[in-house]
Amino acid sequence: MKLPILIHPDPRLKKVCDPVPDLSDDLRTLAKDMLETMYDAPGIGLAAPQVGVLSRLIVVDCIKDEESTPRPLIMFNPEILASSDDLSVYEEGCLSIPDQFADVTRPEAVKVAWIDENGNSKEEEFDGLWATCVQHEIDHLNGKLFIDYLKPLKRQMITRKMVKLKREMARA
Ligand code: K1U
Ligand code: ZN
Repeated sequence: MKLPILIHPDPRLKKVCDPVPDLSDDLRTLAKDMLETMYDAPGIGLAAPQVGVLSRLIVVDCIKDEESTPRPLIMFNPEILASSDDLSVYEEGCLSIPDQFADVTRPEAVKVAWIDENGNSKEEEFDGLWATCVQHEIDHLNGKLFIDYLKPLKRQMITRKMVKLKREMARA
């Protein structure tokens, strides 16, 4: 089932999300619905608060090439264990901030631990777009958006555009 994605500004996108204490069928269904919503958008990641659920759950799949095999990852309680000193810049977007893009600098590689949909503990080092995306999604779980890395004036400009967009969407 496709889920509606919250648009910034929304107080739920500013909250620190709660750890998931135990997996349940409801949470597994939520993760599958988030993947469906992400692929449909289309996007390469999605965090639970973006669909109004304040739990530490993200989904990612950075395989953009349609000929390659998809690699959907469901991550409960994802945690960054280590970050590289090397940095990389990527022009980020966000499904909660449609049609707005800006350069964000982040560590080029990160080691991440998480619990998968079967309850298994996982650990993997990500680099490139995967590292950027996982960091962007974990930021969502801490109430942080990519525009929080921008200068205040640029952030305000984007926020004003989103307020206007939400007003127009409510009228339509
Ligand atoms: O969290 C989100 O809002 C999803 C976001 C993730 C992301 C994008 C870019 C850098 C870091 C994290 C998106 O997926 S925006 C859409 C997007 O980037 C994309 C869409 C289709 C093909 C390729 C990329
Ligand atoms: Zn986002």
